[in-house]
This record gives sequence, C-alpha cells and structure tokens, in this order.
Amino acid sequence: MVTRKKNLPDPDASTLAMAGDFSFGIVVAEWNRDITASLLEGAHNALTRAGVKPEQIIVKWVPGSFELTAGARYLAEYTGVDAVICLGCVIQGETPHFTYICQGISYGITELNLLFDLPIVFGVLTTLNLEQARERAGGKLGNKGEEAAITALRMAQLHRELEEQLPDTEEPDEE
Ligand code: RBF
Repeated sequence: MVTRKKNLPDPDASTLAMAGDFSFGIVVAEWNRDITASLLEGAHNALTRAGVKPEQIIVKWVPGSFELTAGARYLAEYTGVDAVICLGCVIQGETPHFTYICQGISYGITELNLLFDLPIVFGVLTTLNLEQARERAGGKLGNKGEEAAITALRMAQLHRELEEQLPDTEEPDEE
C-alpha cells in the first residue's frame, strides 16, 4: 500500500469558505515535464477541490525553473491574482549548475515575496535524482504541488484577513 506523507492539514472550514473569492496564478516549468505536469495536476486539483473556480486559475508555462521568478513576477504584475504558485523540478546533474539554478530561484522567489504585496509560493522540487522527484510528485511522499496550493490558499486568506483589518485611511472628500 502506498503511504502518503502529509505535511499540511487539509484546508479548514474558514479557508474553504473564502476559496471561491480567490484567483490564483500558477507558473510551471517545462524541464522535467513528467514531474512538473504531476505537480500542476496536484495543485490544480487541490485548488478546485477547495472551491476555487477553474476560470479563476491562470496557468502559464515557462521553459525552465530558472524562468519561474520572471514568470511569477509577470503574473503578480499584470494579472489581479491573489497568490502565485511556482512549480518546477531541478534534478542534480554532474555539474554545479543545480546549485546555481536552485539558489537563483529561491533568492528570486524570496525577493518577489518582499517586493509584491501578495504571496508567491515556492513549489520547486530540488532532488538528487528522478526517483526522489517521482516520490514527491504523486508518489509515496505525496504531491508537493498540492501542498503548494494549500499554502497559497492559506496565505491568500491571511493576506485578505489582515488587509480587511486595516483602518480606513482614505481622506474624507472635501466639501
Ligand atoms: N531547469 C529545470 O527546471 N530543471 C533542471 O533540472 C534543469 N537543469 C539544467 C541543467 C543545465 C546544465 C542547464 C544549462 C539548464 C538546466 N535547466 C533546468 C534549465 C534552466 O532552468 C533554464 O531554463 C536555463 O538555464 C535558461 O535560463
């Protein structure tokens, strides 16, 4: 029997109640497409299962994981989505390329989170081999795309809740 390790609980009632109000952008890398397509399926299913309308999910493919930062930035800047999910898979090869790509993406996505007022979620597998990637893309260790989607939902909810608590600072209209 396949055991699916779960790092995150399913979205709770308060998250499910808000899910229909949110829109999401998903940027997904074509490199290691078998794996990233499974991550995308996991993320998409988790969002729609929670109540997000399919038409409220924008999916954009980019060539490789290194391009996820730019893709996420475009989605954050040019669409009105409430959160962006980045999905990719970098597998270690024989050269140090792996390190540069992984560092580039993690720094890039961290910086976007600081620059843009919306959550940008890191759903990138960085594995030593294909087997480890398969285990995390619908295999015995679950589907990290699904976890990235639940994270995006929770962060969009947190963002909305805190935004709604802000006092209204608008100047009153002059007579
Ligand atoms: N992109 C990935 O998403 N996963 C990889 O495992 C991956 N390995 C790469 C290995 C090498 C040697 C090179 C040159 C690129 C690799 N890329 C990989 C593509 C990378 O993310 C990016 O698309 C290109 O470097 C162009 O900016």
